[in-house]
Amino acid sequence: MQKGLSLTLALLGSLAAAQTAPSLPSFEGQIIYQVMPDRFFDGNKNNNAGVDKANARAWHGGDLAGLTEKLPYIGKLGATAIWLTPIYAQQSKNSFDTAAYHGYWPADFRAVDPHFGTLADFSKLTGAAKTAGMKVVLDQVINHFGYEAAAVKQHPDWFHTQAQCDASGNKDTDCPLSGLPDLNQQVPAVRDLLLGNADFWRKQGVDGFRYDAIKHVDQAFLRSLLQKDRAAGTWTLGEWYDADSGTVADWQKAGFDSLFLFSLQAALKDSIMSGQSLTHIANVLSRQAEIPRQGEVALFLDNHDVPRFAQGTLFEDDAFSRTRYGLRALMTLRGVPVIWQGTEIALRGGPDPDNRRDMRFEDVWNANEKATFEVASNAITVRKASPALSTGELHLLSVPDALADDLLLFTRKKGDQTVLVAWHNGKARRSLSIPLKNLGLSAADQAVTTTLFAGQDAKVSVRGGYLHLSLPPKDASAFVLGK
Ligand SMILES: [Ca+2]
Ligand SMILES: [Ca+2]
Repeated sequence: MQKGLSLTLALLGSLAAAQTAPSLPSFEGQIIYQVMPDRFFDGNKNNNAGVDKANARAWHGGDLAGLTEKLPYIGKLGATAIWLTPIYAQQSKNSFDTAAYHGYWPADFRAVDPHFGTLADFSKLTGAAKTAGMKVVLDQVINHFGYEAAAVKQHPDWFHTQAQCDASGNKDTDCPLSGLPDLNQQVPAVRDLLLGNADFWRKQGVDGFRYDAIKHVDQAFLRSLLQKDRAAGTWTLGEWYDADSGTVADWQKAGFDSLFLFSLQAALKDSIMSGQSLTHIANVLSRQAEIPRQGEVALFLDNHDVPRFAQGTLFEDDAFSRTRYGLRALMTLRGVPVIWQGTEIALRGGPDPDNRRDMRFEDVWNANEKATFEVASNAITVRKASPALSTGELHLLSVPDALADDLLLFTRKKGDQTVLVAWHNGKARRSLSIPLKNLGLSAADQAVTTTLFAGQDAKVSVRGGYLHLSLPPKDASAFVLGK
């Protein structure tokens, strides 16, 4: 009896502990590859109704079968998760001379668009991803239906009216986004529909949801949605266009595991691709302490809604070399890197739809594309092999003002591993010696140590109270520091 009682008490104790410290869904240590299925790979010619590859606003034939076929390619790059833009059944008509190939004009949230395949194809994809050890993140639209969706006429009471929009104190949430029929999440049927959609897709075996346009969604509804996701162990990634560290912090506190840090993406483009000062990056990183779960924050060079990273320079050779710099830099940061299909080969393209050109695979790559992929896969390998780069804390070092435009230094630290990261924006190779005390770095003397990245000529040493650096132009490098 005594034994039974103590066992019960022990059980109650561990239950209480579990309740006070719930383990939150986490993607820390993952690397996500973003796919827009229509523009990725065509694995089934039988579902190509209306396909016109010469028209950037038409369907191009990519599908779930094609994505499943190309999972080994994504595995070769080193990504550990995929995020698919929406695959729901879409409005069949065009709007603004554009087909719903992108997936953001849903007509039925619980069916797969025939262009993408079937629910059985989705099940094959999640099964193959699981076998390959990859997680699956699915895009979820919770703000609107497509312009031409039948629901708009069938259920007018589900949508905000013009009068509601006009009278609203929060036009962001209660007025249409790009004129799209705007769901009123305070209507019980809408709430049930959207909460049910999450359950439906969860049952199909997804590990996470990327929620579209959260700035435009009723906040009370979002909180209840997030509560359900968290209880089910589903990782949540919110898209608040232009989010800075403060917005990411606010929404992590409200229940999102992650948001995209758009302010960092803008800084990466300005500093690395367009050659502006690295202080843009330092300014964003200096706010990291505001963010409760820094390791979950989604980091990216570009996505399907902004011009391609490689588009930020006029010159094609710079586009390749600076994309390699950007990919290495991205893999040194704290958070969850997200690579948009084609960025690993420096695909170019201006605003939508030019930023959604068809993916190019190995059989058609030129030498520059091949070299860029190799840098990307090596940088990912280096990150995954290093506990400090994968999940370690980030400490920004105080670079002297005179150097701050061209030099960014920080450490990543996990357990007993410390990695020193150096980004160098100068146009020529540079050797520097900086007093450790000015940097706020304590490090033991160490002999010349070479970079972790393959094919890169970068070195550091520590001697006489100085950090000595020898850095190639326009590149990011990483070094294991001795104890
Ligand atoms: Ca197809
Ligand atoms: Ca809305």
